[in-house]
Amino acid sequence: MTIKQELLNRLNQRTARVGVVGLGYVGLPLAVEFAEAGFTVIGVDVSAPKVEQLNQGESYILDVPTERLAPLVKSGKLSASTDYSVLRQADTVSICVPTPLRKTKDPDMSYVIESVEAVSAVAHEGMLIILESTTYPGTTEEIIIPRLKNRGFTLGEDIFVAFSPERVDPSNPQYGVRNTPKVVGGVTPACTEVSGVLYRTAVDQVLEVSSPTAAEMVKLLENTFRAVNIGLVNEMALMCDKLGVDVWEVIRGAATKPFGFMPFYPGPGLGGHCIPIDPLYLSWKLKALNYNARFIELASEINTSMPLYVVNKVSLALNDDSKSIKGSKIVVLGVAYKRDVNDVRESPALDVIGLLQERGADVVYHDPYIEQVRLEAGEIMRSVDYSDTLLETADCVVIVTDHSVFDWQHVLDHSRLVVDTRHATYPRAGRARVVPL
Ligand code: SAJ
Repeated sequence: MTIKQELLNRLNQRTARVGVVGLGYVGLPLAVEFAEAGFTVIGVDVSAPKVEQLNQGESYILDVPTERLAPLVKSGKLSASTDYSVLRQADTVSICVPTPLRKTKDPDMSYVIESVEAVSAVAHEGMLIILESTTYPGTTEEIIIPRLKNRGFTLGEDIFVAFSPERVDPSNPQYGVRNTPKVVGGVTPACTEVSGVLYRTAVDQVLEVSSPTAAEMVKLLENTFRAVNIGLVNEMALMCDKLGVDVWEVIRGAATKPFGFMPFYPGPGLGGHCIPIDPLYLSWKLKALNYNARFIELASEINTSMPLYVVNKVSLALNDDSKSIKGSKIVVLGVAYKRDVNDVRESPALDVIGLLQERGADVVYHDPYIEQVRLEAGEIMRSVDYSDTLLETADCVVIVTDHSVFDWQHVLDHSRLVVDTRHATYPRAGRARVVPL
């Protein structure tokens, strides 16, 4: 029996031991899904507190309730360690570690390299290694394969390697691991086959593509599509402003087209740890190939200019009240990077607050999901309590994140001036003068 067949048998009989490296918002849901599919799952994370909490059956990820995690830990189906050597007994390893940007906007591959080196060191004959982290095309070929070849393995015969982009959308009530289709691309057809069999145990729909590079590009197309379309609609907002046209009305109109159109909405900028970052992994790689990814660069330029555009809107709005930003009391409502999440990574709100402060404004924020933020300049700012007085004493209220919990009528009835960057107060009217983005 070939090594591949032995692995396939273990996968089909659920006797394979499944490893997951990186137990965050991607790795933990994946580990739980594999454990519920019947595998014994071994998790590895560098965070001892996370490992300890998981081994006590306590979840630290909103999308994985403790009631779901605890029985798997209790039954021994799922356990975790900070020590990579536990993966010596794993038949498969899915690597789900962060791929952020450095301050220089270049990819920070340190987490991927560190985990791949650790996994390669404990890799054994018959192991399947899959990288899930969003990264530039060529990563699997350039970072994983050489390290395994150096250990004498033959890809597709005694070791199997694939890329399969993670598609976890935190706090998405509709889509989770099992019902979000998964793309897998193996280094050889045998690698694609075994990774497809593994993922079909945890995901209803698996699409096999011809290479890890194709699979890496699938993810980048998905998120570049969003970044570029958000950049387009932000530029539409700038153009509509020049034309004296309500961009939100224009989008409402365009969205009636039942085919060939997908609405995106203008906003104060592009936040989150995916959309602003993933396309820059692609443009970075293409620069090395002497190609300038113009759409990505232009979208990034427009999206990163939105915070300043918002601050200029505030300045003009205060000016109409014969006030300057300097010395004005400004309340920012919502600092999370998007509605109803408790994450401020890359949030444009931080840029808006910094720019207002640079112009001498007295800025406070209220966000029920975000207790405190660290601003670019290093200052720690805490969310102030929401109250009638907070609004009534503000020279301007700026809606940056339109959390569903906000009572927009109350905001309109107690504010004098509102700059609404999310069209959140539409179509209500109240005491406040509302300036749309
Ligand atoms: N944004 C706009 N206008 C829009 C849509 C988004 O300004 O029309 C802003 C948001 O306010 C936010 C940023 O863009 O600051 C990113 O928003 P997002 O809706 O893309 O949310 P993310 O960053 O959580 O993206 C994730 C991605 N999921 C994965 O990568 C697995 C993305 O592919 C999903 O499409 C997205 O969630 C989603 O649809 O929720």
